[in-house]
Parts: sequence; structure tokens; C-alpha cells
Amino acid sequence: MSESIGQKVRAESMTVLRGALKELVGTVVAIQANYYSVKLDSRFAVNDQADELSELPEYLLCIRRGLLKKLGQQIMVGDRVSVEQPDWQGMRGAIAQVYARQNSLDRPPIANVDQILLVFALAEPNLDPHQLSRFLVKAESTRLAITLCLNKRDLIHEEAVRYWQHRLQEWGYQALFVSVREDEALRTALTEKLQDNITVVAGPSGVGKSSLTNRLIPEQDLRVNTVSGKLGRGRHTTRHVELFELPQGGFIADTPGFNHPDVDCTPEALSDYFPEIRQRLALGTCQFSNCLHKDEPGCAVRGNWERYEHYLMLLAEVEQQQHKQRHQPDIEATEKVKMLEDGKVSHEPRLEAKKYRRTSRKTRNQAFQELCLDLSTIEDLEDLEDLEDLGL
Ligand SMILES: Nc1nc2c(ncn2[C@@H]2O[C@H](COP(=O)(O)OP(=O)(O)O)[C@@H](O)[C@H]2O)c(=O)[nH]1
Ligand SMILES: [Mg+2]
Ligand SMILES: [Zn+2]
Repeated sequence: MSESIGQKVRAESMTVLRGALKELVGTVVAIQANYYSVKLDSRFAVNDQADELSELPEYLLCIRRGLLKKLGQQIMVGDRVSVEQPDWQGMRGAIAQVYARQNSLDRPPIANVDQILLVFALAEPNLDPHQLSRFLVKAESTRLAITLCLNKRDLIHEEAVRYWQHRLQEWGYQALFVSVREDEALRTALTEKLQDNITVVAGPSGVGKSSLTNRLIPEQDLRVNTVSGKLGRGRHTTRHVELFELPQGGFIADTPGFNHPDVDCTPEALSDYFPEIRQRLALGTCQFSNCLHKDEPGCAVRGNWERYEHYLMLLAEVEQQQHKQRHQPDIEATEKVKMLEDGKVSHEPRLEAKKYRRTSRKTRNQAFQELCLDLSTIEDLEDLEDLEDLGL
């Protein structure tokens, strides 16, 4: 009647934008020294004088507010933060608040990770089922969601693709088959998995992790996104952890590859990292609650499934590790010394406690560290505050 739909929508979006801009919120995408590159959630603000929408810079180079420093509040890549005192012209700001983290990983140091994109190649290098299993178990032990992506589809026949598809389905994984080199629609194929998530890419070297990441990020973002660029340093060093924004929303971080992750969980935890075992235990229970599914009677897991053999091999490996740890000369760590009522001292092995201990966050972080290997922690150059005095 009076208002056109267009006007109404515009008025509503202005209200939303006004609301959003009461607090500037964004995601930390890179850190260097005491500078934090923050990707803002909203790209537009209402210009007060003209009452018009004006476009803002997407990224602000921020320092940390003094109070956060005093509180010892660390800021990580992936953190959600609020920004104050924006200087739109100079594209600067100050981080005033860090929102609670959903999770955080030690290496690479990234907060609020939603999933691991595990990349393997179907050929060059050949897909080794044992290596894939090892990576999958390692990834599962972080408890993050896993997307398995098999690359270099262009190098093998369609028949072989179907073969792997079926085989991995039996393992409990719905893998994506792609060719980073040839798929025109690569981005579309991955959109659903990556959209609005923080994804960390992992996998052996040479499988196409960096090629994949680079294909997904628009060229101009590779340039503007970076703190190091603004500080006049090189963009891509291995020590540098950086989230790149995806056109469809969400962020992705590449990691360097390596080939043989250590599986270092307890023997009791291992079964939880196999979808096939989880599935079997959902349908039936083993006779013994502490069943390791090896040769115990009444086991619901043991059987004729492909990766049972992988499970047994990894179980032997983690049992051996545990055995080594228990027989370390450090008695304090492996024995519980107890004073008995009659004054005698008993030495109990600490086995029981360990056995029923759940995988700690620490262990999961370590798992992730090894999965992504040698991205060293960014040195937090807290002492170099004087750079701020230079007006940076
Ligand atoms: N044939 C083929 N080669 C690819 C594909 N994706 C990547 N490569 C090649 O695989 C090699 C390793 O790629 P890179 O991205 O460096 O692997 P990363 O070590 O996992 O990061 C490079 O020579 C790429 O050009 C693909 O889909 N098909
Ligand atoms: Mg690489
Ligand atoms: Zn069992």
C-alpha cells in the first residue's frame, strides 16, 4: 500500500545492520607479533551523516586492548572477537573481547575448528589402505567431524573410483572424489561440507592439499587477507597459521603434509575411532565390558570385516606403547605408593586409573598436532608492545 516491498526490505536490513554494528564482531584469521587480522562479519555500516549504507573494509588489522593484556587473555586464529575503535580509513581497530571457544588445537594453534578435511590421492602417490586407516584413526581421535576427500580422480578409471567408493563405505566413510586439477565444479562439490565451517586440511604430502586450498580461495583474498602482507613480509611461511575465507562462507587452513602419524591413544580408546566398531557395539554388546575385541569370548566386534586387521595391528602398536610407558624407570609416574594401616607400604601399578580414563582434551590436541605436523606455534611476542607506539 504505502511502502513498496523494496523500501520495506531496505528499512529492515538497515535496522539489522544498525543492530549488528552496535558491536563489531569478526573472526581472527591471522596473527603476527601483536597484530591480529580480523575478518568482520558485516561488510556494511550505516553512514550516520547521509543515513546511507556504506561499504566497510572486510579486514581490520587490530591490536589487543590493554585490559585483555592485563587479564592475560590469549587470542588465537579462529577466535571470535569484538572490535572497538575502528579506524575505517586506516583499516585498524582494537580487540576488546574474545568470545568463549568451542575448542582449540595446539598445533596448528586454531580455535573453533569444525572439521578436518582429510585429503588422500587415488594415485601418485598410490592410496595405501593402512596409511589411510592410520590417518582416519588419528583424525577420529580429535573428535572433530571428518570429511574424507580423495583427489586425483583424473588419474584413475571410473571403475576404480566406484571400487574405492564402495570399499570406503564399508569402512563407514562417504568419501568425496575430486580432481583438483580437472574438476571445474570443485568448489560446488565441496560447498556443502565447507560452508560456514572452519576447516583444517590434513593428509600425507603430495596428495594435493595446497592445490586444493588454493583452488578454493579467490585470488584476491590470498593477497588482502594477510597480516604479513601488511607488515611487508612474505605471505606463506610454514610457521604461519592463517585462515582463508571461502566465497560461500567459512574458513579453511592448509597444513604441511607428513606420512606416518603416531597413534598414541590407550588400547581401550582405540575401538571408538573405528566407525565399524561403533556400529557393531550399537547393535550388540561384548560379554566383557573391558573387551579389547581381540580373543575374548562373547565379543560382538571380532569378525569378518576388512579393517578388523587394521584394528588389531594398531591395537598391538598402542599396547606396546603402553607397555613401554609402564616400564619406564620413573616409578612415580607408573606406580601408586600407598601407606597401609599396618605401616607397610604397597606399590600398586597405576593401571586401573589409566584404563578407564577418557581421552583428555590434551591427548586430542596432541593427536591433532601430529596430524598436521610441524606448524610451530606462533611466537607470541607480548614484549614487543612498542610497535604499537609507532602507531601501527
Ligand atoms: N593429476 C593430478 N595431479 C594433482 C591434482 N591435484 C594436485 N596435483 C599435483 O600433485 C602434486 C602435489 O600437490 P600439492 O598441492 O603440493 O600437495 P600437498 O603436498 O598435499 O600440499 C602437485 O604436482 C600437483 O600439481 C589432481 O587433481 N590431479
Ligand atoms: Mg602442501
Ligand atoms: Zn569385544
